Amino acid sequence: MDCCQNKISWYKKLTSIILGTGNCHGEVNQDTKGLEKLALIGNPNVGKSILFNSLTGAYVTVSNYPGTTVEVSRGRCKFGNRDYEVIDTPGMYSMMCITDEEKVTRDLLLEEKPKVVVHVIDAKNIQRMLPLTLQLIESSIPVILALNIMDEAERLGLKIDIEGLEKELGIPVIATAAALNRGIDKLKERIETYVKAA
Ligand SMILES: Nc1nc2c(ncn2[C@@H]2O[C@H](COP(=O)(O)OP(=O)(O)O)[C@@H](O)[C@H]2O)c(=O)[nH]1
Ligand SMILES: [Mg+2]
Repeated sequence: MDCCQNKISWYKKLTSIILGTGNCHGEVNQDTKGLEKLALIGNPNVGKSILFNSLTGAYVTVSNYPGTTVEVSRGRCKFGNRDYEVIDTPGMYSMMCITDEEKVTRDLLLEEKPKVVVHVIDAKNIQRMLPLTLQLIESSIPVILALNIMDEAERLGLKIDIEGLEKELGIPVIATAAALNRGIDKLKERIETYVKAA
C-alpha cells in the first residue's frame, strides 16, 4: 500500500521501472554526495515541486529527513559547467518555525548550507510572502527570488517592478510561471551567474 501512497508522479515511477534505474517508489540511487547544493524554499503551493521537476527531470531521490518523517526530494541539475544537488524542501512560512516541516527546512538551510537558495513565491500574494525573503536575507542566506505563478498575477492585472524590487532587496529577482514552463531558462541563467560570482 505504501507504494501507492507516496507522492511521486506516476511517470517517474514508470520511467525508473522501465529504465531499470529505480524502484517502485520512483527513487533512484543517484549519488549527489559532494555536490554543491541549491534549495528551493517557500510557502506550500507556490510551485516549488513543479520547478524542482523542471530543473531535475526524472531522476530524483525522495527520503525522510534524518530523525523525522518529513520527506525531502533531491535531484541533479547543471548550472554552468557544474552539477548541483537540487533540493525540494517542505513548505515554510517563516524562519521562526512552528511545524515539523518548517523545522526541517530551517535545519536543512543551516546544516547543509546550500550554495544558493531560491525563494519561490506566489506573485499574486507578494506582500504576504516577502517577509520570508527578508528573513532569509537577514540570516545571510544566499537567496534568489522567483516570482512564480506570474501568469495568474498578470491575469489579475498586477504589475510588479522587478528591477526596482531587485534594487531594494539587493538580490536577483526573476518572474516565472513554472506550470507553463515560462521563465525557467532565465532563472537557470541567473542562478549560473550568481554561483559564478559567489
Ligand atoms: N497558474 C499557475 N499555477 C502554478 C504555477 N506553478 C505552480 N502552479 C500550481 O500550484 C499548485 C502547487 O504547485 P506545487 O509545485 O505542488 O507547489 P509546492 O507546494 O510549492 O511544491 C499546483 O496546482 C500547480 O499546478 C504557475 O506558474 N502558474
Ligand atoms: Mg511541493
